[in-house]
Order: sequence, then C-alpha cells, then structure tokens
Amino acid sequence: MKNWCNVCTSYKLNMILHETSPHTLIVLEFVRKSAGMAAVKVFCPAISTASIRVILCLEEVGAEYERVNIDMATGEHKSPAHVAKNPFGQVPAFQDGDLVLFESRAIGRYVLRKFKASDVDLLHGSSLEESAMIDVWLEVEAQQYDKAIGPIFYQAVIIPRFYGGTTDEKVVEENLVKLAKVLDVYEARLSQTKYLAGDFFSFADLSHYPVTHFAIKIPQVAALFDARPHVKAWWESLESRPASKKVPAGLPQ
Ligand code: GS8
Repeated sequence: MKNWCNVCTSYKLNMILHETSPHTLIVLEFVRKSAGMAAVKVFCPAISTASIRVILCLEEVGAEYERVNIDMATGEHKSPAHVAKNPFGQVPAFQDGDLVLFESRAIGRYVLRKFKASDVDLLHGSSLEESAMIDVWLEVEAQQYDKAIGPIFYQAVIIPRFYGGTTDEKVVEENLVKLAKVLDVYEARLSQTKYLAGDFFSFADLSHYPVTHFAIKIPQVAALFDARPHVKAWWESLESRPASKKVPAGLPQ
C-alpha cells in the first residue's frame, strides 16, 4: 500500500502514474487513450493573442494538452487541413476527440467547463449571479476593450514589425482616446472589486491578458495603465499568476 495516494482512483493506475520509465509512460498513454482521455490539441503558433487565451485556460486548469504548431509565415493557417478546423482560416483551432472548435473565447469556455475543479472554476457556473457578471465583463473585453487596444497593437507593432508597413498614427491616436475611456470604467469598477466580475479571478480577467501582455510595452498604453492605480494593481495581479509566466515574453524577432 505504500504507493497509494489521495488523487489516484485505483491501485493499478496509481502504480502506473508513479512510474516514470519510458515503458510505463507508453502504458500510461495507452490507459489515457483507452479511457477516452487523449490530450486535447490546440492548433496555433507559439505567439498569437487569441491562441494564448486558450493556452492560458489550459494552464490555469492544469489540463494536459498538445500545441500543434501552425506556421503562419508560410500561410499554413489558410491550408485546407487547417481551414477544415477553423473555416475562417485563423488561429487557434482546437480538437478534443471528435469535437473541433474555433473562436478562442468559446474554446476557453469549453476548456474551463470540461476541466473545472472545486478549487479551479473560472466561470463560476454554480452561481447564477457570479457567472452573469463574468459574462458581462467578457462581453466588455470583446466589444469595448479589444476593439480599442487591438487596433493600437496592430498599428503600432504588427504592421511595422511583420508587414514592413507604416503605422497609421491617426488610428493609434483615436483608439488611445477610446481605450482611455474604457479604462476609466475599469478604474471605477476595480476600485469596488478586486477583479472585474467580483472579488475573484475569472475568465473575464484572463481574457484580457494576451493582447495586454504585448500592448502594454507600447509607452502610450503603459501610461494609460500607470495613470489608473486600480487598473495597474489589477494588471500586476494578472501578470503574477503562474499561468501567465508561460506566455512568451516578447514577439518573435
Ligand atoms: C480571432 C482569431 C484571430 O484573429 C478568436 O479566435 O478569438 N475571434 C477570433 N486570429 C488571428 C491571429 S491573432 O490571434 C489570425 O489568425 N490572423 C490571420 C488571419 O486572419 O488571416
């Protein structure tokens, strides 16, 4: 009985889980597959903001997953094989057995529902009120925040860096004004609650992480955060999460 542990459900499985030789890892893979537990797959490059949303969800819940690289530089995201998974020819795509999904926020919700645990439930499905507040701030992220910070990031970073183009400063300026107004709402909200949906970290907070992680390196964006102490403290708490540390620090050269 010395190999028995609290998390394993059978003695045999326990034996397998606690052995690490290549042979037993193959056995473990066989056990996982025959029990319908094959790792889920995310089809994406290492760096793409929408894809990082999905990866963060998987990291937060501690799920096993495989990232299948999609080389956007060679247009692999437009290949028939990828378009069969994401009909818009975008990343990410996701697969769990026969289920194929696209749209990072929908994939994130699926991952968080599938792998939720009593101590890790970023959707608070057992509370009607809390899950409704998470939905509110997820909508705000997609409809207000992303629509302001996204064009700033695209113009100030992606266009010059990856397309050799020139930043449209007018678009940047207009969206900095929009972002400032959105962050004023966040500042008021975060002066009342530690996180957006309440005093608990949720998918609503997580969903802001990917684009902000890169865009906050733009000085005008950083200045908007610095000028709002509650927003800044919220951002620092998101940055300090162990899952966030898995996100590549910078864009590829
Ligand atoms: C957006 C996906 C997207 O724009 C989602 O999954 O959340 N609403 C979708 N993906 C970009 C990469 S940035 O993460 C993409 O695939 N761009 C290439 C293209 O549109 O051709």
